[in-house]
Amino acid sequence: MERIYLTTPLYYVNAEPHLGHTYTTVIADTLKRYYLSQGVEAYLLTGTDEHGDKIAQAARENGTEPKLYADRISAIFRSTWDSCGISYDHFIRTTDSYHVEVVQRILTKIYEAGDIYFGEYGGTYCFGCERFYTEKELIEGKCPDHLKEPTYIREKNYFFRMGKYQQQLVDHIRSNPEFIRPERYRSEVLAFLREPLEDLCISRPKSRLQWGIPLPFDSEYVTYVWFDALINYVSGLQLRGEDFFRAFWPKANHLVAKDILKPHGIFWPTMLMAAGLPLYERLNVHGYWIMDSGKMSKSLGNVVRPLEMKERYGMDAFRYFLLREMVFGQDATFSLESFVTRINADLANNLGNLVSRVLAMQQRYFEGIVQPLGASRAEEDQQLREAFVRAEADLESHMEKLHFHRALEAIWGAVDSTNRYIVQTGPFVLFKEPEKRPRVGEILHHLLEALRVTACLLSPFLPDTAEKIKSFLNISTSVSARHPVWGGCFPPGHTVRKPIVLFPRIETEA
Ligand code: ME8
Repeated sequence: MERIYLTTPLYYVNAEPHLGHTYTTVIADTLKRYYLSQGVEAYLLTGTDEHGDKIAQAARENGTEPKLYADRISAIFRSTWDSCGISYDHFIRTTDSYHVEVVQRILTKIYEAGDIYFGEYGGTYCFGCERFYTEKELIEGKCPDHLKEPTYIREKNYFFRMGKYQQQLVDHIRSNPEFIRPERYRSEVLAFLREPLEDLCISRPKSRLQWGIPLPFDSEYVTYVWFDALINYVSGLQLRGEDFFRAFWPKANHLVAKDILKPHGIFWPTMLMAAGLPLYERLNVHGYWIMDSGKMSKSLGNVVRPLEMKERYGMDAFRYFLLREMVFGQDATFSLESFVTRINADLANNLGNLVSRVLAMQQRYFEGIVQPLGASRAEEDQQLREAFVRAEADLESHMEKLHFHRALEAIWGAVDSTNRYIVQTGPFVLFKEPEKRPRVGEILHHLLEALRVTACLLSPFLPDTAEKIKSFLNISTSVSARHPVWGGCFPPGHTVRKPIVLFPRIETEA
């Protein structure tokens, strides 16, 4: 049995879910549904990152304790993904006791092996990023992310001998071209590794920060938040037992945005090497969603919230836009205007109209009863069938490369072919001649079949829409698209339902 293990980042509980978090979570969900439809056993992990300075500070600002604060925001993430229909298998929190145990076990192992040492370090530290910055990394003396001057601090801490694994990591990346993808991020990591890799400070003294996992070998310190959080990918699987871990871990596919390339592409694999664990299979890195009105921020009031999008436009419309508009690996722009244009053109007009048109004809001409196919081998029928076979093959190769936008284009190519088929065959003209009615019945049978396969192909991307189309067709939702047997799905006398509008046109105030 083939397997895949998909992960999203563990989101910080200092902000509520927005467009960016939703994108990564939606692609993870789409991949999981896609792999399941291919007969692959898929496991999806998501959750929240709850320790560290950032969270302690956010809790203080909210006048509460870090754990209570984390409980509240973590629950918001979880219920948001539930409402959005995300098919995660487990939701992990870095404050879960089994996770804490695994982190401490790995720390002990690495410490005992001599790859963690005690030392003193002075440097410029950004509290927002929770890390030290070298002079070279600062832009005009400021942290490039927070645009604030870092604070100089000097303290004794524990360090992980990350530098020791530099060559081993470079060799692994070189001999596994798909380890970090797309290529631009792989090159970025390799470029970074051309300079000597410094050791990583993995502790914070309790005098400065208490909100973290205590180091098992020194109670005066807590674990650096990244060293804790990355381990979730292992603890979230080990929870299901060692066999489960061994079966899924080699197929681990992390999904992250470019902001956290370095911890995932450098810290994490070297940590795994030191812990004596095999490396993940792939790190899949996407770009950033940019708002056309500037950086998404509370103060600008341009934060896109998944539940608001779902309520106003439906989750599938939102999913469609996210998957169709971003080229995996590159940045994309979000604007309500482009959202409305996309949804109206592709979903309301193209797909929506096709579905209602076909079902309306079936009602009007045959009271919903599907007519026999007969032995006709009309050229147009053949072409329609081939359009779907091609779409399915293209979709598979695009999904292999995480080209979600191309996969959707492939499906819409088949939808276009179906619309063309209606124009070519002209059932509404033929129906006027009674002796041509059996052919009209046949044409509609092909069209219903086209809708059935469209629904099957769409289901990982737009699961609710796929179900609706299948329910209009009055067929089981478990019907799969693989190797579609054209015409085998509607037995004699099968009746399809009347359509209801799939995607209402979004009207905007002029
Ligand atoms: O970094 N565009 O958590 P985080 C696209 N806790 N994706 C975006 C985005 C945007 N504008 N904004 C956020 C952390 N994301 C750590 C991770 S993992 C062990 C620890 C998504 O809450 C994207 O997936 O800041 C990005 O990598 C992630 O949210 C960062 O989430």
